[in-house]
Amino acid sequence: MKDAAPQTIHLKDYTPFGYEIESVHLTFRLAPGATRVISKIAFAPTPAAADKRFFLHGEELKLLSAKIDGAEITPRMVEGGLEADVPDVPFTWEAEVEIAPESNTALEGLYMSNGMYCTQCEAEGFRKITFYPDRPDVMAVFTVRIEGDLPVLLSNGNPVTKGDGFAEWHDPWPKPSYLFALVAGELINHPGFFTTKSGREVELNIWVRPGDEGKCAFGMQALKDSMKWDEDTYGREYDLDIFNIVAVDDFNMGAMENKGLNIFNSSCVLASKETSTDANFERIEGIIAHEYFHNWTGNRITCRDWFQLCLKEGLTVYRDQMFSGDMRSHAVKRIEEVLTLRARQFREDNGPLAHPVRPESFVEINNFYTATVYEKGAEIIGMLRRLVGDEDYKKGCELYFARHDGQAVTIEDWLKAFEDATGRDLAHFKQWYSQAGTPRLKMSETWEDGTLTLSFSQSTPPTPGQSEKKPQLIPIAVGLIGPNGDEVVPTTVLEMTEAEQSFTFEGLGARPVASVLRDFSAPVILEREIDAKTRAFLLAHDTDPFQKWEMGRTLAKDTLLAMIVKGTDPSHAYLDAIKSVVTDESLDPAFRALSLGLPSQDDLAQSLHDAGIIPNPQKIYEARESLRHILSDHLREVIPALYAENDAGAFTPDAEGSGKRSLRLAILALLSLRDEGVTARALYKRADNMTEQAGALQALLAAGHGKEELAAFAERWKDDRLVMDKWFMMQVAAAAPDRAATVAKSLSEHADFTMKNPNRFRAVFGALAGNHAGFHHESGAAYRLLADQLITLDALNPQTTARMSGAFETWKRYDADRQQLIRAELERILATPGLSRDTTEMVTRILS
Ligand code: 0A1
Ligand code: ZN
Repeated sequence: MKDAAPQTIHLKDYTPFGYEIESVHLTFRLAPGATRVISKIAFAPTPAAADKRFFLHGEELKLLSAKIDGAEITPRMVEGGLEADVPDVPFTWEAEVEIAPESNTALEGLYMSNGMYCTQCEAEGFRKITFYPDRPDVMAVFTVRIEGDLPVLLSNGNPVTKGDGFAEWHDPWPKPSYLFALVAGELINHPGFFTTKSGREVELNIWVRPGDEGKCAFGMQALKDSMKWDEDTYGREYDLDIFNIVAVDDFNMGAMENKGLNIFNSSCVLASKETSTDANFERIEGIIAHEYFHNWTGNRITCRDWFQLCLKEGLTVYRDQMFSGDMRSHAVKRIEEVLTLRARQFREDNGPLAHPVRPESFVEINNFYTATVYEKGAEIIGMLRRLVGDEDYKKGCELYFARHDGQAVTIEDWLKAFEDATGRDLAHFKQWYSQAGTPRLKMSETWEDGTLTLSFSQSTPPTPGQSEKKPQLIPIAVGLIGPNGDEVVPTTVLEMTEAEQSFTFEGLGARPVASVLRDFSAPVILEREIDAKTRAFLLAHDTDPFQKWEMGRTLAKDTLLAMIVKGTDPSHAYLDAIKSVVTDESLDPAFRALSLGLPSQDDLAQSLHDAGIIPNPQKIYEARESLRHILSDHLREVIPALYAENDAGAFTPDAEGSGKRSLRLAILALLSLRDEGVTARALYKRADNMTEQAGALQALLAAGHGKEELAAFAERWKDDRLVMDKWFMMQVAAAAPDRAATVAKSLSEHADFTMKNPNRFRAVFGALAGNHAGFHHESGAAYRLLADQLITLDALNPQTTARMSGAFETWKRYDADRQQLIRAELERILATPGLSRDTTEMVTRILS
C-alpha cells in the first residue's frame, strides 16, 4: 500500500469513531525481515455514533488474513487502510500481517536498531504495525505476547508470563495506540525500586546495550526524583507494578512516553561524568521527568485528536520545567527557558512556519511537534497559573484529573476545569491557543505628583493564514525600584486585555524605575524606551533575576547592533556593567556565566530584520567576534582570579558544580583569545570530566587552536558514539564562515558518519544550520550541501528530513541574492520524485 496522497486534515472536521474496543490481543512473531503480527480485537458499535464506517488505518502492511467472528473475509483496501462490512452488534476482528522491521529506516512503527527491535508509534506509527483505528480517542486495554529468540522481551503494562522465547504483558489502563511499545533485544538492566505514597512497590529498570550499564545511575535517580515530585506537587501516583526505560541509539526525537515502557534516544538517558557534559546531565534529568510526567498528563488523560497535542505537551513541558527549577535553580532555569523560547519559538513565530499553539489544520502531524506547541504551550500554562494564582492553579488541576481520568479530551475541557474550579471566565485567555505570532508590547511611562503611569500598546504581526490579529490577554509582572536601589513596590501582575492600556502606581515618594515583564511573565517582545544608564541601574538593583539578566542582555544586544550598523565601539555602560556582574561574588556563578553570554548571530539577524535592516551574516559574525576580543581585553585583570576561584573541584552533576564550571569555561573562552590557548590546553589534559574536556576543546577551537586535541579526542573516544557526536558537532560549529560547508562535507565522508543515525546526522548538519555565518555564506555552498543531504535522507527518514528543513525557515530575512540561492535549493528539494509527505509539507510552507 502506498502513502495516501497529501491531504489536509482540519480540526473542524472531527468526528468520533463509530466503535469502541473492549480488548486488544496482539501476538508478535519476531523476525528481522518478516515479522508476523496477529491481532484479535473485540469491537462494539457505539450506539449513538453517526458515522458507522468501519475503517482501520494500515500502511506498509502485508495482509495475510482477516476474519470477523472467526469467518474469513476480504476487506476493501482503500487509501491509508481498509474497510469492511461489520455486524451492528459486538464482534471480533482478527488479522495477520507481515512487516519488515529490518528495512524500516524511517524509525516509525516497528524497527531495528543495532540488532534490537523497538517501536515508535506517536503520532501515527501504530498503523505500520497492524490494522487499527490509529487515533488517540480510541482507548483500549492491551494484552501482548512476544515470541522471539532474544533474552529481553518488553511491552506496556505489567508482566504476565515469561518463558523460553516468549513473554506476555498486560496493560490494565486503557490507552490509545500511539502509546503502544515493544522492545526485544540483548539488553542489560540497571535496576531500582520506588515505593509510592500509598505503599505500592514499583520495580524500575533502565535497559541498555551491554557496555552502557555504567551510565544509568543518574537517570535512575532522576526517575525516582520525578516520581516523588509528582506525588508531592501534583498528587499523582504511579499506577503499574513496573516502570521500564529503554535506551536506543537510532531515534528521531528525544524520548517517548509509552505507557510503562518509555523509550529514549540514548543521548537523553545515558550519563557519566567522563562522557556527558553538565548540559547533558541537566537535559537528561528534564527529559526523564518529562516522559514520566506524561503518565498522567498524556497517558491517563490523553488528547481527543492531534490538534490537541499542546494539551499534553504544553502542560508536561511546564511540569518538567518546574521540576527542574525545584531540583536546580528557578532563576537560572527561567533564563535558559527564555533563551530557548526566543531562539526556537520566536524564530518560528516570525517566519513562514508560524502556527497557533493549537493548529487548525495539518498535512502531516509529525511536522507539528514544534517549539510553538511545546514551549509556547508551556508558557500558556505558566500565564494561566500567574493569572489564577497558585491555590487556584492547584484546584484547577485537581478538578481536571478527577473529571477526565481515562478520557481523551480537548483544550476546551482543560480550560473548563479551570473555569469551574476558579469561577474565572477564560474566554479571552483561550485566544493564546488559536492566535499565532509573537505580540509586540510597547511601553512608555510618565511621572507626575507621585504617580507613575505605565502605558502599553500591543500588536501582533500577521502570520500565515491570519492577517488580522486581536489583542491578547497579557499578564505583565511589574515591580518598582526606588532611586536608592530598594524595591518600593513588589511584583504585581497587570492584566492587559486591550490594544492600549495604562496602569498607575500612586502615592510614590520619588520617581522609581519600573522593572517590567518580571520572570518573563508572557511570551511577548517588549519594546521599551530605556537608556543605557537605567538599564545598568536595573542590572545592579533589580530583585527579579530574570530582569536583572535581561538588562545585561539588552545592553549587549544594543551594543552589538550599533557595532554592526554604525560601526561604533562597544558602549562602556555595557562593558562596565558586565564586569561588575561577573565579579559580584554574591551572585550565583551560573547566573554570572549566563550574563557573560552574547546574543546569538541568529538572534541579531532577527533584530536587524525587525528594525527594517537586511542582516549581513558576515558582518554579524565579525562584530560578535570583535566584541569577544574586546570583552577579553576589558576583563583581563579579573580573568585570572575568576578562573582560579571557580574551580569546582571533584565533579558532581548538580547545580552548584555545574554553575562554577560554566562560569570558569566562559572565562576560559575569553582567556584563550589572549594566551595562545595555553590554559585551555592544560585544562584539556587534566580534565577528568566531559564538561571540562569538551569546554576546553571548544575554547581552543573558537580561538583558532586545538588541532592536536581534536585528534586526541577522536582517538580517545572513537568507540563511544555519543561522545563522537560531540566531536563531529564541535568542528562544524567552530568552523570559520568560509570553511563551514567544506568541514561539514568532509565529515559527512568520514568512515563513522552515517545518515541512518539521526543523532549523527544532526551532529553534522544541525551544527551546519546553527553556524549562522557559515550556513549563510555568500557562496551558497552550505545551502547546496544541506539540500543535497536532505534529498538523500528523505528517502530513508522523512521525519528527520522534514524537521531539518526548518534550517531554511528564516530565508526571507536575507538579501535578494541569498533568497535566490535558497529558493533554488528549496525548489530543487520539492522537485525530487517521490519526496515524502512530511518534507513536501514543510518545504511548501517555507516557500509560501
Ligand atoms: N511525545 C514525545 C515526543 C515524541 C513525539 C513524536 C515522536 O515520533 C514522531 C517521538 C517522540 C515527548 O513529548 O517526549
Ligand atoms: Zn512530551
